[in-house]
Amino acid sequence: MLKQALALAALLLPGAYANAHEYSVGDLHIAHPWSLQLPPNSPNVAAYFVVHNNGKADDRLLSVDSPISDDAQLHEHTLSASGAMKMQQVQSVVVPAGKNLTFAPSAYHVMLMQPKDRSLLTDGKRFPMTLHFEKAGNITVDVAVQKQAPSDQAHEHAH
Ligand SMILES: [Cu+2]
Repeated sequence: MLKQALALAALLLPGAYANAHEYSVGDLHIAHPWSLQLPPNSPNVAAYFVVHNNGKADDRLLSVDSPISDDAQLHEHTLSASGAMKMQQVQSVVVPAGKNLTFAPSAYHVMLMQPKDRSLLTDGKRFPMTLHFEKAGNITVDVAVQKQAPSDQAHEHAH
């Protein structure tokens, strides 16, 4: 609860966290939640972040939600039999003990279906998103909308 209150306080101080914003809940550390500016003809928006598990046990991201969408899904990219990349919904994602779970383009991502307020999905804006972890509990983060991927994630195409 205290950590959630602190995270909320961080949301109220936008200037202090202008570039890198990060959050902690239980053993988990969440770095720089971000989203690409939504093209006008795109029906859905994807959100990305990195979760580091400082604990000795695996945790699990169970679900996400956001006031900007009634349907926020966890997605993964997979290679189809024909060799094309496709994405599909997954029920949950493990956060391995001592390791990073990376949500990035061409990898795991949060898909926010049919966003209600598209004006929030432009460069420089932010919107809240709540992550629900099996062990660490819930944390609300601020997703920074930007025109380009952060430079440290532009090459993370591990799949
Ligand atoms: Cu997707």
